[in-house]
Amino acid sequence: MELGLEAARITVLPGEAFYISDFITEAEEDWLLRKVTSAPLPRWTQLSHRRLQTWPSALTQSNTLLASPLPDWLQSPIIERFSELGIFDDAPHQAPNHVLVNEYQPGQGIMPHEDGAAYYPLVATVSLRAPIVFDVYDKHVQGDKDESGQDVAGKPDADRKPHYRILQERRSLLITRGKMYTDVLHGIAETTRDEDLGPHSICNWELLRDKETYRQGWYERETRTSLTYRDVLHVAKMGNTLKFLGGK
Ligand SMILES: O=C(O)CCC(=O)C(=O)O
Repeated sequence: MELGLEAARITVLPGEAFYISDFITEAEEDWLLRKVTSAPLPRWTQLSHRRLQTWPSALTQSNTLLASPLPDWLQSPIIERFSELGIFDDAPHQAPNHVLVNEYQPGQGIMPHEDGAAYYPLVATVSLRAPIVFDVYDKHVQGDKDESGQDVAGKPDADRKPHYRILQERRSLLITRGKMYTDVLHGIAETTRDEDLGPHSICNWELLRDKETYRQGWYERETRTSLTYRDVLHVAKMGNTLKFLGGK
């Protein structure tokens, strides 16, 4: 992955993050959005601040994926391009096996969180339809101590300020891996307008496709869809699944 991606590295971030502003074409974006929106309604899980599709299926309670291929439209062209760049070469299955499709209306977002141990520490996110600012937070809040005076991980809260902000344009790819997966929290503010944009605050500013659009320092949120690709570590094959469900 290193050679092809080096020019896309977001160098100010503490861990590894890469941003490719024109990862898919406009025609591919249209086609992907048609696939997302034509999925049957039961495919969507309505959450309080966004809605979500989970492909090929939700993980079991023990964070296991029941083996099943991703649909073709989530594989080609995106996973082919990941292979060309070697993005998942070091992951246990050498390719993503799980995709979350998130849709955010203006005013919606996702609280600071981490993605946890079910996945190999690598996320590749393709953004569709509209830009959004992705916030990165320290896990520790300054001043959080336990009784012995040691720093402890702080609880995320709504007033917390992001340490870094990444602007994701439509049709872009954001890759976060390693310490950017394990050592920080990420989230998306619940706002109708992303503000204070510029080289001073957006850590991938130099990698943007269209800086001019954001030069005024703000934009109004529109509906934005993301495809987040991951490798689930534990996969149960069908035979094992039947045993797991009590079959012989
Ligand atoms: O929609 C996004 O870009 C981020 C989603 C996210 O934070 C997650 O799936 O953990």
